[in-house]
Amino acid sequence: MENISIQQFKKEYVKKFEQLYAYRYDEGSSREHFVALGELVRNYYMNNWKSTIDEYKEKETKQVFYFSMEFLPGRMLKSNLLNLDILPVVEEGLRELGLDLDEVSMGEADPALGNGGLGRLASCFMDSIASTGLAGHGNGIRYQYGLFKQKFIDGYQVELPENWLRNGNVWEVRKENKAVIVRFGGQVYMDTDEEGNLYPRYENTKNILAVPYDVPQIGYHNGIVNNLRLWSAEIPYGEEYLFRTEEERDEVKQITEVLYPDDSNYEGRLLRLRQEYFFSSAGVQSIIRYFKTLDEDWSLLPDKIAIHINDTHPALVVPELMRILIDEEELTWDQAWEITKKTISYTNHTILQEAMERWPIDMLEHLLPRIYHIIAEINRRHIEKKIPLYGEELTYRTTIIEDGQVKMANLAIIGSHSINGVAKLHTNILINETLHDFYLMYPNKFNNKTNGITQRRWVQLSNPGLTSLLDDVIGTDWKSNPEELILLKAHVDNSELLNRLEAVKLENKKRFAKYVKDEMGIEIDPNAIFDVQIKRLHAYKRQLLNVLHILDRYSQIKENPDIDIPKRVFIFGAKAAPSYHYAKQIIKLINAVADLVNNDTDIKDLIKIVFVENYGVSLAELIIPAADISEQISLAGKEASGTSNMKLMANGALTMATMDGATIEIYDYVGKENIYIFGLKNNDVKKYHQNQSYNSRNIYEGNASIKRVLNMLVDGSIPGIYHEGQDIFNSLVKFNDEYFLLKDFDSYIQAHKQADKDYQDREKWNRMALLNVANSGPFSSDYTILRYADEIWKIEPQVENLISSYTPVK
Ligand code: GPV
Repeated sequence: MENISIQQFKKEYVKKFEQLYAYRYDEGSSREHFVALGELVRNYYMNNWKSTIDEYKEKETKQVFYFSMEFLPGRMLKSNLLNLDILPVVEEGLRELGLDLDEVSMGEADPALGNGGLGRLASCFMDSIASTGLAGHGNGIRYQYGLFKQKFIDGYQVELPENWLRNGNVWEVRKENKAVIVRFGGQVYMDTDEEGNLYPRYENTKNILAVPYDVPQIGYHNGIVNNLRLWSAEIPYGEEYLFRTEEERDEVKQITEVLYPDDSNYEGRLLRLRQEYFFSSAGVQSIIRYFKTLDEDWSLLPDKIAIHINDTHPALVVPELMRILIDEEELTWDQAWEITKKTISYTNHTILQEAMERWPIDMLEHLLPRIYHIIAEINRRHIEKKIPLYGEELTYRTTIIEDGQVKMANLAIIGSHSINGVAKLHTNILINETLHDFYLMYPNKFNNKTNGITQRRWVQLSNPGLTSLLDDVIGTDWKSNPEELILLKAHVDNSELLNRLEAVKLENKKRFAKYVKDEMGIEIDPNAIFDVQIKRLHAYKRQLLNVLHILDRYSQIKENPDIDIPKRVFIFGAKAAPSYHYAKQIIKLINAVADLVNNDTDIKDLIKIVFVENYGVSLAELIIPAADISEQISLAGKEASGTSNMKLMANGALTMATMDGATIEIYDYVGKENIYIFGLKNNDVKKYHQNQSYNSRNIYEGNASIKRVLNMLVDGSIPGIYHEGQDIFNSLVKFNDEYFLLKDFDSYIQAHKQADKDYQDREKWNRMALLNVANSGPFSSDYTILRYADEIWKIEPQVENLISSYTPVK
């Protein structure tokens, strides 16, 4: 947009506010100010939004559509201002009007339309696609209710509805004229028309209207505004009479009512399947409608469109695209199949078996009879074609339909031209183990795309102190080319700079400490080590190992009150899926240990535990800049990538980690002196599994500190956790400790001892922190997305590329 002066902004702002509310702007609440500012900011990007979309069409630019069940954008106000290059003007203008941008920003709801890493990755990608000048859009669901709001009552997690749309959404545009019909249920018969062609005749289907709400995705200083299209389910106009009962009407509303709160976990519910088909079908239909306006031959579809599916949740795009091409556009099966495979690509985000989607045939056939026919035919042809090449055994291990179930990963792999993992180790495990059979068939489909994060939100916006330090020391080019952060390395011995880095961290810690005091009434010392584990609660992520360390430390202090160790604040943020009993027990345990430790005067504040309620993007923005230690302690081989590891590193936290996910790549960049590595490696874990030689009870019996800590779970040392303590104890001792916590315990404790020691040498610590910031550039999602664009989607930046050069990860 053209430059706007502070004077002009103030005038426009006051006018906008008073037109909206009919009272003086200085009487407004922060929510009202947010709405007024949002309405004004819309004017600043609407032209670019239209011209971006128009230009793609005019030039027939190839565009990618990123299909994701989840998006976690966080509050968009400041991000939009930053990317529009008007953040300073607005900040100053508001200040002169007696308003504070941060307070105004709090008036915006944080749209929790996702669970965790997968949804947040999708939003970093949307920002990076626009910011690197790529033609690409998101496609998802406009959930009426986002991920539940978490409360702790008596230390237990309680879930409350998250009605984020209560006050509307200034960024979205409802586009009724772009609505499409999505068909469910009924029966389908194959008939022949006059020319003798087969066509499907439907009876008794339920037709649902999918209405898109578009949200702008603004590129960083480049004039590009892409689209995030979120679909909402409604009764079609004029068909209200077909939905006569309350129940039938509810069924429609329910489709986009609420996000399933499962992270890396499969829930085989009919409503979830409805959601998946709903947004997959609506998205494909709107893409096809666009493609038809180009008036090109169908064979050119893959030259104009790429469809990417974020895990298997949108895998029904495969049969849906086939259905449209065959049934509606009358292509032959072979033509349609070639086009489908060339258009679609797929990212796998986990090897956990419990997360693999497998829909019962009955359910699919009943809900989507034609789609099921098509899947069955894809499967039949796959078998027919592969048996002569690979033999029966291998081929039958790759079928889509097995044991009365439809395996969505197999459908996604067979129906696409690319499948990628999200970190090197993860991709290697897919290739060599989990998906090895497919790798033998399709070696060229497999590739790695290590995840990334956007420094715009995770450094520039959330850590202004670090940002101005960087600007002063290495200039501002890192903002458009994060690899330039490596220039910081030249200053590693500048002690004045190291002190400044420490001062920035301290300020951020004070900011978080104030939040903790205000919201939780807990006093924490900003000079303590802030030791942070923020991620969904999962057994494999091993928050419990963190707790065992705390209990061990607690016992040591009790035993030796004069112990010379720095103070620690253990910070947790984690939601558990409501039906994940064990994860909820761990939440209760952490809260009980927090009560015990925080109120024990014997330990003289050497330990404090802060378990924040309702962890999400907004809290992450507050916590990450304040972190000294980043806990990345999953059992090796289980965390596909992780992305909080990258955000924390970029903000100067030191990583305490197992060799898992993308943390291995962090280790490769920062070097072993600047990271704390402990525990089993993936190969060690594999050996234990192969030999079935792990015995956790032996460790328990043979290791005095482990025994002491585990006994605390069951001997009443921790008030209020009778059942939880017993169940957790049993999981570790009686049921052989599935995630090898006891095996990794000693090396974890050792690594923490080393961290204590290093922290006391402030210069050393600060140097390590600085080297972490300096090496975080390669983890920019801008680079990740350029690799997707180049190697998978085959699309190119549309504007003079902000990133002059990028080098693939070593
Ligand atoms: I599958 N992930 C997630 O957040 N939700 C899911 O349903 C599935 C995966 C996560 C992985 O667990 C992380 O390791 C990864 O960093 C993230 O997806 C993004 O790839």
